[in-house]
Amino acid sequence: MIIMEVENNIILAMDQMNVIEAYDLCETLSKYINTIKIGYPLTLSEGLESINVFKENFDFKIICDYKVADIPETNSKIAKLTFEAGADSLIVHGFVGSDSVEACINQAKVYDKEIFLLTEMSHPGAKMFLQNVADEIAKMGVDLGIKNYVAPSTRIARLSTIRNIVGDDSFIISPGVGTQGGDPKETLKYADALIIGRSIYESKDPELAIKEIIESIK
Ligand code: 3DU
Repeated sequence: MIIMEVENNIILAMDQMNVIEAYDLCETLSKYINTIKIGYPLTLSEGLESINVFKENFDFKIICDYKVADIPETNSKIAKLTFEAGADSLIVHGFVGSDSVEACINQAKVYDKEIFLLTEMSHPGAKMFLQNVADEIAKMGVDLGIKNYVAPSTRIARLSTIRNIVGDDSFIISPGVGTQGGDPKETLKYADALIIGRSIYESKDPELAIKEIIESIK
């Protein structure tokens, strides 16, 4: 699996629900970033084809955050469609078990793409169920040979534990910085890149917002 080079260690989470707005933001920020994350808000509003708008016009790496969590056969179809639409990588839930995750790994191999394994989520509700099994999910990822992970910036101790499990040669991307309360610099002690959405795209001046974050992590 290829480890990504994420410019400025920032992955822009594009959760707008309008492709023109998302496009305009990318024009403003393209000199600071080379990787964006597209999830359900944009895809369900504008269609799977909208991935290509960003691929072709900006040459960004695209991570599709579809948190894939189904039976292997369905996971396989979701992964195939996502990679065919132009995604470079796909975020997959781990709690569904190794067969479901392997179905996505197999499709990634067919298209020479990557998957990210989601271990623990960053929101408060993740403590109810997911946190209890997150270490096991990360260990399963290691057993499956996965090198790319998602882990929370809102709970640094948990992020650190997950880093210990997956090892220094794995690539961790971490959501929850800014609006959800995570600190960019602290997070980068354990993660390789930050996933940041609202604190950039909801800012009155997104360019200033990203410049300040970049300054703060130097
Ligand atoms: O909170 P923000 O607006 O910076 O966005 C964070 C993004 O990362 C958003 O797309 C959300 O769906 C995603 N995400 C998490 O926030 C937490 C996770 O555990 C996994 C993904």
